[in-house]
Amino acid sequence: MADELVLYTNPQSRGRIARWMLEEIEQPYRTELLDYASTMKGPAYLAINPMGKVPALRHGDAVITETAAICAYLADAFPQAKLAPPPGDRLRAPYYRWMFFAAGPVEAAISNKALGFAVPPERERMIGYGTFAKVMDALDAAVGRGNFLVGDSFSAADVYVGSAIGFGMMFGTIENRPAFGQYWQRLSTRPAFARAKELDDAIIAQQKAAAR
Ligand SMILES: N[C@@H](CCC(=O)N[C@@H](CS)C(=O)NCC(=O)O)C(=O)O
Repeated sequence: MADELVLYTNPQSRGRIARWMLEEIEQPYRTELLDYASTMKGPAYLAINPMGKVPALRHGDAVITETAAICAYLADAFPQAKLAPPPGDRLRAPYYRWMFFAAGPVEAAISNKALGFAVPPERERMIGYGTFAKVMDALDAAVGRGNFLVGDSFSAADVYVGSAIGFGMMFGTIENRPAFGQYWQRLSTRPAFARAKELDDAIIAQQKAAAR
């Protein structure tokens, strides 16, 4: 099938974000489950993502990795879902801004903090995210500005940035600030989020039952 959508994922991974995005666009897709210890590092999957990481998405013969890129790609490939401002629209500014902010500074700041690394003050200038505190404050202001990050409507930026916030709060890697909690409450009640969660949670339950 030339235009088949295939999600390569593990239910306990960032693939949950890509699945949420797929559920938002309401297009049929197939799921290929990968195991961390085996298939994710096997030659068949390394040919798709040489990083041996999930998620990856195949759309016909096009392959895309990096969760933020997958969300942005799907929003553009299926414009009828209205999950991105059209190219050239001024709303592309906040759309790109917060998507890239989350994939770069937020991701790096959260990972480094989780590993116990704090940027020495004299090196803040050369570190793209400056400090963890500055990143959290910028994110707080961004999500506290309105209901959504881009204009007045939900977009792929909310799927990606919201996931960083929601999963970050769940794993304790970011603070549970009021603005974060309110924003996540708005997003996590979306039917597409609930469908994606149900699908991934059911796979986890099946895997646990099979391992018993
Ligand atoms: N930059 C990638 C990160 C993907 C990533 O690190 N995925 C993890 C799971 S959340 C993974 O596949 N880890 C397996 C491994 O590295 O062996 C993205 O945004 O999609």
